[in-house]
Amino acid sequence: MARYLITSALPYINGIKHLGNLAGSMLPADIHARFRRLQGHEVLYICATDEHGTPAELAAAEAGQDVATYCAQQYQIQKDACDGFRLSFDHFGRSSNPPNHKLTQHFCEALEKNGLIEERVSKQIYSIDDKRFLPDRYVEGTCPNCGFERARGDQCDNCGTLLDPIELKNPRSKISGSTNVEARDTAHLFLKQPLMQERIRAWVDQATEWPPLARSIAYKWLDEGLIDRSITRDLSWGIKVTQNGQIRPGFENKVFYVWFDAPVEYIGSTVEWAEATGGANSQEKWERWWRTDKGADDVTYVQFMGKDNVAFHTVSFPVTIMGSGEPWKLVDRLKAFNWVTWYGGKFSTSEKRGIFMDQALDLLPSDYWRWYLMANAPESSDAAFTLEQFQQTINADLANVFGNFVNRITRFAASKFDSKVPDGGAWGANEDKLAQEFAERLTALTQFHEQMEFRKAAAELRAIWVAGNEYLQVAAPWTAFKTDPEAAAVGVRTGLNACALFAILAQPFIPDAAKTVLDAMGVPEKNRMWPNPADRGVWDALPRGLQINPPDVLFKKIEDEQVAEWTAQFGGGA
Ligand code: B3M
Ligand code: ZN
Repeated sequence: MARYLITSALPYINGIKHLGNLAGSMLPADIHARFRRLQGHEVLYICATDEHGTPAELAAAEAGQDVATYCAQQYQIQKDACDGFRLSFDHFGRSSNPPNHKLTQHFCEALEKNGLIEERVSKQIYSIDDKRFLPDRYVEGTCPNCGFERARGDQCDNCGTLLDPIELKNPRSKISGSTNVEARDTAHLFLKQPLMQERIRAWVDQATEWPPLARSIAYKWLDEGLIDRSITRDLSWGIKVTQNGQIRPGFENKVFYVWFDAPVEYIGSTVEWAEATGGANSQEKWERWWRTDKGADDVTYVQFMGKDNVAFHTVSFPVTIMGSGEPWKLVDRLKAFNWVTWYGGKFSTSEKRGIFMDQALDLLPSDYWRWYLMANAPESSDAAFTLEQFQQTINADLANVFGNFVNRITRFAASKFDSKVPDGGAWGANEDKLAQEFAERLTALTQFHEQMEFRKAAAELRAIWVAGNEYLQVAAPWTAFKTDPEAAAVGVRTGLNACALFAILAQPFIPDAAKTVLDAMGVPEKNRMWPNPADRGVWDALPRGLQINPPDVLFKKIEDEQVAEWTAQFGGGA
């Protein structure tokens, strides 16, 4: 069995995430983690909150709290929402926890020893009205590359170019809107990325398992030429800059740039996990996932993220860990997503547009959202969330196809076969046809999961459920029951086995409903693993005579009135 390290981009601490954020990293990572576990692999799925940077400081100020209290509270809120969505992290850490401080400081010191860090006095935008240096994201101005007037200090959202705030034309403070700003001298540490340019390129050249989107973003950066990047900021909340273990002289009021420490938290969170679970062996425990000299050379590392995060993961973070000269594990496969939009526009808390993670769970159980978001994953382009399409998808796929199948067959078995898996009868042409189609589709479904093609995987699973309904239609045990009880017995037995199989395959997408069905069918935990398409034995897996309990209605249809109500509450097309 193989070993999979899976990480999803770390959600920022400032505010609960919306459904689009969920669909673009954490949810698909969870589905992949569940799938790999079902295949019997050893999986470690790691995430954390990303707690540093200006947004955290400002959000805390707005909430009237000190940053540490604010972050602790928000962490709990996000963690609860993630639990509610059944995100099966092995650990959900915090980038502000001690392991990340230690590791981030360690990386900087290692990079400095290797000649990759330079302390430099440079110009930075100072806002006279706000009385502070403005971190990148709080400077706005005109993009020097494309002329977009609302480019952020760190990146232009229009053309994607990464920027230094002093390159912006007509800079202004995003905090106050003031244009009373000027470039002033201040000392910062710079990471000399150009020195790593060729090593990174050679590494991207061999990364043939990355999807085209990720590789092209990395090459675009490399072709533009890597630049020296400042990795420190004038903030008080964050990771202190050290030299030989002491605060670095002149950096008393500075911390590391959030994008320098955030990816390091993938490792930091793994350390948190090891310390929480590993006792005396905790170091060994995390190192076997992250150090290629300590066993991580046989790990496949898979990262999930939105497309705007790709450059940081394919270039900046690799510069940090490769530049340390130490044998750290690098990403093997990377899955990037486009955006989920709210009716083609932006989700916005302030304008009450869109549904956020905590609100979603107040409306419906997590499986409904999980299914819709992944069946419509923003893979090849952006995907618009609309309540109308949500209603239609849930009613068609989950209520009518899967739910109805489970309901019909289990109730019929209960009323006519004493709630038992019937014995007797012989396998015929209808059963053969179903098993044949099932084997072919299961092969495809498995491949789509392995390739992390979520839309295609969901479509294939739906097709498997449809095949089950078609089988019941032709086998019609309810009709056969009066005339040919043996045929009815085969039909019900096959239907019940199909029911269990369909739920087993549904586990990564809709874990709660799948569990309800499998519990009702009395399928023991060890028999819930991912099946092999070549194994015909799966069609007789339920012991004959086994007692089953028909589950309650699995999925309630979404009514027009609910859509109308939610449209009023969260904003709709208009
Ligand atoms: N928090 C940005 C984002 O959520 C950032 C990801 C960090 S991954 C190390 O888009
Ligand atoms: Zn631009």
